[in-house]
Amino acid sequence: MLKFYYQKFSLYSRSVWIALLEKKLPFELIELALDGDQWQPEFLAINPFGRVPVLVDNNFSIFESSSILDYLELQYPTPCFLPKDIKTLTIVRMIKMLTLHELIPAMLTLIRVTNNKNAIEQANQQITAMLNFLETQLDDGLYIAGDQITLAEIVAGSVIIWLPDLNITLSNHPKVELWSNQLRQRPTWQETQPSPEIIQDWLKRIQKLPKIRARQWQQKPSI
Ligand SMILES: N[C@@H](CCC(=O)N[C@@H](CS)C(=O)NCC(=O)O)C(=O)O
Repeated sequence: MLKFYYQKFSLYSRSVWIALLEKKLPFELIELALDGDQWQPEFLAINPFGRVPVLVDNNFSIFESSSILDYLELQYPTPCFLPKDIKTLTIVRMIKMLTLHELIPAMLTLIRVTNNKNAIEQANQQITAMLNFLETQLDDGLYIAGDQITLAEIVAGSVIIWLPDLNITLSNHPKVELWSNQLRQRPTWQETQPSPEIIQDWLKRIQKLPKIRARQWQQKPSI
C-alpha cells in the first residue's frame, strides 16, 4: 500500500493528494503537524529535507511534489494526466513549473512579508502574470487540454483557489475563474479542501515555518 505523508494546509501536498484520489489508488494518509515532527529521525529517514509531501511506495521514498507526480504518471498511468500532443504537453509542464516556481513563492511572499512594498508589488505582478498566462490557455468551460484534467489542473488548480483567501480576486480573469469554480466542484477537490479554520491556522503558521526551519537546520547534527 502507498503511504502518503502530508499536511492539510500544505499547498505542495494537495496536488499529490488530488492525483492519488483522481487515480483511485489505495493509500494510507499520514498527517504531519509540522510542529517539529518533520525533524524526528523516523521522518528524516524518509525525507532528509524534513518536508512534506512524501510518497512511499514499497519502501521507495519519493519527495518533491513534482517528482512524486511524475512518478505517479509513470507507475500508475491510468487515468493519464499528461496529454499526448507535444505542444499541449509542454504547456501543461510549463504551468506545473510556473506554479511551483512563480505562483506559490509569490503567494508565500504575500503571506509572510508585510513591510516591504517592493517585494509585495513584485509578488502581485508575478501572480497577475500567471493568471494572464492561464487566461490565454483556457477556453470557456474546458480544461487546459480539453475535456480531461491534466497535471496543470492538479497543480495550478489546487493552488489558485486559495487566492481569494489572500484577497486576490479572479474576476478580472473570467476563464480562470470559471475553470477554478469547475475544479472546486470535483469530489477530489472537495475531499481535500481545508476548512476555513485550517486556512486561518495555516496563514498564521506558514509565517513561522522558515524561522523554525533555519533554527532547526543550525542545530541539526551533520548528515
Ligand atoms: N519543493 C517542495 C516544497 C515542499 C514544502 O516546502 N513543504 C512544506 C509544507 S508546504 C514543508 O514541509 N515545510 C516544513 C518546514 O518548513 O519545516 C515540494 O514541491 O514538495
